[in-house]
Amino acid sequence: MSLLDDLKAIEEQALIDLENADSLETLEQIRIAITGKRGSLTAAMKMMGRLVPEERPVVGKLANEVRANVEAALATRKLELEKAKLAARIDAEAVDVTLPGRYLPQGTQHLINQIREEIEDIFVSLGYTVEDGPYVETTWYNFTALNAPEDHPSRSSKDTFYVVDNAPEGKEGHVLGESDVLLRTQTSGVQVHTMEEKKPPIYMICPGTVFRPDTADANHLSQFTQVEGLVVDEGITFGDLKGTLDHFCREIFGAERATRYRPHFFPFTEPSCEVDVSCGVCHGAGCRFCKNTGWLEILGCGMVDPNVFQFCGIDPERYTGFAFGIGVERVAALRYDLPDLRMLMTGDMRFLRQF
Ligand code: 2NM
Repeated sequence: MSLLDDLKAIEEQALIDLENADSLETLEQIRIAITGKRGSLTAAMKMMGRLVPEERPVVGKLANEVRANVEAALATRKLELEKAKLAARIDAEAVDVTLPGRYLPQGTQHLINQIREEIEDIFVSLGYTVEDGPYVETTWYNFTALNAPEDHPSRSSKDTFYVVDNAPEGKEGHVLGESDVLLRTQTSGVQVHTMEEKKPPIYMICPGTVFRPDTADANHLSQFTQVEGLVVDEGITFGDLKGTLDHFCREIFGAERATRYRPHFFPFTEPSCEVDVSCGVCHGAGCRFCKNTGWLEILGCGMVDPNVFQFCGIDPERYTGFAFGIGVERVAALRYDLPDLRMLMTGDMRFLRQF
């Protein structure tokens, strides 16, 4: 009756092994070793074929009991190990909701865009529209329609970035000055587009980035921000220009500041002026901040030259107007006494967060 003993021994060993199994992987190995194709219990049951017929019912009954017990034990142990595994995972992946949150660095609106929006608000309050246009322009929109003569120095590649060379065949590829396509050096091209597309009255500003091949230093950037303005209507006079820009200066720098209009020259306006605002440090007495002049230059302006109206399809006999250009970086530098315009381009949050 050694097969009966074998079966009992197999069961006994199986129950011990299952009890000791400490992972689902080990459990699976044990299952294969007992009930797999070459498992000990499988082998023992194959031996039953060799028994004499009268022994078979007894051994068969025991074999079935052993198999049922082993399978039940396997299932129980499997459930226990699965539970333990899940518990371990929940433990490992637990979130401690009492920990402090992660720090997300917060940005601020850039100083230049703050001032740009402030300028927009001032003119929108006066009924102006805010217009947008392309950074890449043709010489017509950037120079010709603005009454800049063909030999004006601002057209040279020393003062303008030409981005596409469309020189005549055989001369392409190097003579930048012969290109007709450029990065705008001022936003006035937007005003030319607007005058071509809309009938007066026009009350508009065009803020945006402009480009000039200047080497960056404390007072120059090769890319900066301008807000230009244009009014075209019947009966517009220099008095309208002055009233408008005086209002603008008081809004931006404070009601106590005085203005001064100095004659100047621009190709697109006649007469033209540069506008100064009284120094906010010494109030006109003269100090280091205003280089002892009592005044700070803040914008250029003038009455639109009739030639510009002609180029843009507006009747200069019927309409007059004024225009102006404001450098946003310069407004920022004057208002906050910035020592170096390049600080505006660094993205250094220690600097930018102050505003
Ligand atoms: C300035 C100064 C003076 C100006 C002129 C025009 C236009 F389109 F009417 F001809 N747009 N902008 C202008 C006039 C710009 O910037 C310093």
